Amino acid sequence: IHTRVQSLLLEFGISEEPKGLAIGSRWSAGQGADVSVHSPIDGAQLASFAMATPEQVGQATSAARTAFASWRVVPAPVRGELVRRIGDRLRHHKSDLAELVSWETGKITQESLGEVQEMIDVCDFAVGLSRQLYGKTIASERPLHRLTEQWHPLGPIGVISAFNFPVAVWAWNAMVALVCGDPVVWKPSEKAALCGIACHAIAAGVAAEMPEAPPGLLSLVIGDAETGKAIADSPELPLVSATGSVPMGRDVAVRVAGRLGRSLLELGGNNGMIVAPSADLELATRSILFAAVGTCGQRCTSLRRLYVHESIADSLADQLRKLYARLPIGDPKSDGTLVGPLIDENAMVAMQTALAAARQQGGTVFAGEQVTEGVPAGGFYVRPAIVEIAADAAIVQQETFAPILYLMRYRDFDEAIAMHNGVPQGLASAILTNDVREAELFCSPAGSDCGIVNVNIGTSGAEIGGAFGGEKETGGGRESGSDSWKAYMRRATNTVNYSPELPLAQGIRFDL
Ligand code: UN1
Repeated sequence: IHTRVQSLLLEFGISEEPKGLAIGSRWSAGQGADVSVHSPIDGAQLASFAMATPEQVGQATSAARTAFASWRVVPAPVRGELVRRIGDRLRHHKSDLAELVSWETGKITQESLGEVQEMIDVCDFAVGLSRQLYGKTIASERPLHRLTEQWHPLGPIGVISAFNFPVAVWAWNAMVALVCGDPVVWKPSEKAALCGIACHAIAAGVAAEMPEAPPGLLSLVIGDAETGKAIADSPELPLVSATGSVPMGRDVAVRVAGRLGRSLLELGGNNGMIVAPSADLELATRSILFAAVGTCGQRCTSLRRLYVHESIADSLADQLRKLYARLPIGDPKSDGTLVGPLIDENAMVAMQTALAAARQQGGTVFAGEQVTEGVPAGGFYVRPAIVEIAADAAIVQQETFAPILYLMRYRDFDEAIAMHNGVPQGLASAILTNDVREAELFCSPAGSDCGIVNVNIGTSGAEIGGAFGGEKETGGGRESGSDSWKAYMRRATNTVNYSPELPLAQGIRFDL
């Protein structure tokens, strides 16, 4: 195990070698194949250990089932107290956990700190929520009857998360699930296994100090696709929340639907932005830059498609090329770096393959090459690419998890909206305009078809208070803020008759 990572893990209370399975504070060695975690910064091996098997997933889900029986009757505000303490502990560990995120994902320090802040924010949100799991009172059609809705805990939740947001996405799900009365079984990406181990150690450590929290409340299983399938197939998990690629999500959806469970899916984005002639160009270039090259283009909310009005396209493209040419690329832990490495060699190959396809489809590619000078050896660094291409090129339909920005031109606003919506995915969208009619139309039912619709900001970097998710192949799930909590609970409709009569609904008479 890498020495710096080892000392970080020690900060979170992990003194032994990383292990593949944890049920609460009880860690066990995985019984599956070895996983070897490498830092994308320089390719150094961070740790190597055995993953959990599908059978071990079964141990976690049955412990979660047992935990559910007691956790569901702990008052929600007391459940909130657990989350409040987890939030406190995360505040204490913010910089260490962010450093681990950078080691394991290659994120720049600012973005890693932001990701941990997102966890803290969702803890605060969930604590408030723990006193606001409101149900409705409904007007009954019958005299002296009370019709109400109650929200009850649903059961153990399976969470499958991706490498690119290895800590925040778990927190969105787990902190909300905990206040809703649900235990959580988490399978992080095996590429970010150590972030999973760190978060689990922090949260399970807090839970162990609270007598109301049963031992099987939080579990961690480190594994690959087989482990993910075991989670999707488990009848103990009424809800599986999965973040990742469209093929992964489709497989999870089919498996969960096959057992009539619920899935909450957060899949590919392929997000677009329209830049109208009235846009503030300074604001536009800054928002494009953060959205397109932040996290080295590896957010599900990353900006990938830019539709620019033809009257400003040349000057905007020119401006962007100038900015791209001087992007500080390199070690994500160094001050001033804005673009860290891609996650691995496969990501680099996927990027180069997409750029080759774009060229073949008539695109003009600016930059996008591998960078080897002035960056740590052993990592896969690239200069983000801008591709001027026709809007109907096939490659534009596809999300490549790398910093490629397709730049397209439009003449007519309705045409821009149609092109913007003309892809299979529907996560995040944006318009840069000072024309109130365009802005409102983009936000209207006839506008963007995405789950996230922004005006005069980029596509990425959502706050946790809103419901996060998207339409079409993005999978339709909503996580984090607003009323996303309802997905983690079951609704009971209660009718109480406090009269001595038995009037039937719909006026039916049924007298003997
Ligand atoms: C993701 O990439 O899976 O809106 C999540 C954002 C972040 C979350 C991204 N708050 O970009």
